[in-house]
Amino acid sequence: MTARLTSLDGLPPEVALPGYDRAAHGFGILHLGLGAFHRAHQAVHTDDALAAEGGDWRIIGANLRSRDIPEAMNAQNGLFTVLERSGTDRALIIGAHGPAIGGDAAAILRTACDPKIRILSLTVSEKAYGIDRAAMDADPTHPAVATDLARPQEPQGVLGIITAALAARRKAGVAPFTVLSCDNLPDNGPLLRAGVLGFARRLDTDLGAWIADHVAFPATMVDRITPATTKRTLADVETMTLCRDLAAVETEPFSQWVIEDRFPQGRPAWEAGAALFVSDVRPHEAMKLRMLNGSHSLIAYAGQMLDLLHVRDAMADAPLVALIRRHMQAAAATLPKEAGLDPDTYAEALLARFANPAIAHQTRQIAMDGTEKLPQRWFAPAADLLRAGGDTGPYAFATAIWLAWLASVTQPPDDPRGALLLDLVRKAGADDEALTRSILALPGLAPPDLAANAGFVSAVQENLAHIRRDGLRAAITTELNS
Ligand code: CS2
Repeated sequence: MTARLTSLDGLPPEVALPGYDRAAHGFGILHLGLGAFHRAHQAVHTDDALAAEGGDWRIIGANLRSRDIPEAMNAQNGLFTVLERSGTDRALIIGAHGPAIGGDAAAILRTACDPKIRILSLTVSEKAYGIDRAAMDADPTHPAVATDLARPQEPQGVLGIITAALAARRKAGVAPFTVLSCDNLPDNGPLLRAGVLGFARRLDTDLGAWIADHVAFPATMVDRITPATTKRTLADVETMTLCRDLAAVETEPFSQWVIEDRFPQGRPAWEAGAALFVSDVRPHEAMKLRMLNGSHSLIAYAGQMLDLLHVRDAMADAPLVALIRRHMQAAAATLPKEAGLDPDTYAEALLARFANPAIAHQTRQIAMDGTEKLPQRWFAPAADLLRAGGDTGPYAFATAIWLAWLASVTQPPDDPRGALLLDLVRKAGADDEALTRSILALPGLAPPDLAANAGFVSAVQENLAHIRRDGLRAAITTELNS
């Protein structure tokens, strides 16, 4: 049997190694959410920063619940492989991580209180935060928020842990860490700040005021297409590195990170790892969320309806590509003109990335958690278009595809509101109007003016009827010719 990856010795020369002495650098970052995306993105940028500028900025990674990846990383001395897939694949070993914590909230809290931790970063996915985005407040009905408000000394969730750690640091006279959300949420820094303040104020108004005055929550835009690791990933990594690596990830060559430069306790030289520091992340983030993630969701639901397993399969389907282009143009029309963005070039680059034949990104994976993703990907831009007198047709069509897909499932979809969605689908039966209205009325999904707009609602409903009557292929043909 092949030996596990545990050290940097004896690896084949074509495998890229960390460009610095791991033992010479201490830890400065606690990262929550050791998913594939973090390992393929921030971990790589941090490795590049350490190689270029050094500093005590290695990462202690943690998962709130699952233990598999932390255990795999601990058995590998924190090392793991990133496989960049482009046809001529490239394997890099990442050295930035050290010991990892899995499913032990008390250990996470202890680490977050350690003065050497100066940045707490997160990729926990949209649904884990427990923030009411419309109210810009903690959501006391979110299970982790409710539990942590009742027992704030033993927090289990994101807002509870951040608040408890900041409270302990304040009490001990230790400077607070900077909180860095790296999830695909609009204005993720201010949003997380609002969630933490809402949570803290419910416990202690002075603490809330102190956090508001002393803690930085810079916003970020993160981008790297990272499919879930498969057996094939692990087998290919083993072939290239001659080691067994149970924490390996595969990803595309492209990577982008735009960060608001507000780090009172310092930060790694991420610019050396090609991150871009800006004063306002919002235009970059809107372009990415609306054009990349928005069209990803369109591909995901259309792909699910048409039995297309991977994003790249959709890119080999001419009518779908035309639909995706049209969607990207609609998204581009919502972006601020004065920000100096180039959405046309961006769209072409996205189409090429989506078509990467070496990346097997499953439409099923992207289709998950629609009620968490679609507000910022589709409904916010659609509402912007509505208010500006623009054409919301592409968004009505995308929404109808999502509804038609929901109407076709027999099990609750993989979504925090999956059971409710299935219930609404069952209640509506074949009634397109009832389905459209009941789903669009879900709290926090679509801005109220969009959900109540007769033109938008009837366009969704007509498209839904068409898809259900004639099939998605026929509906796409009609739509593109209308
Ligand atoms: C995808 C994203 O799963 C999804 O919802 O749209 O994970 C996407 O691949 C990344 O945001 C790309 O940076």
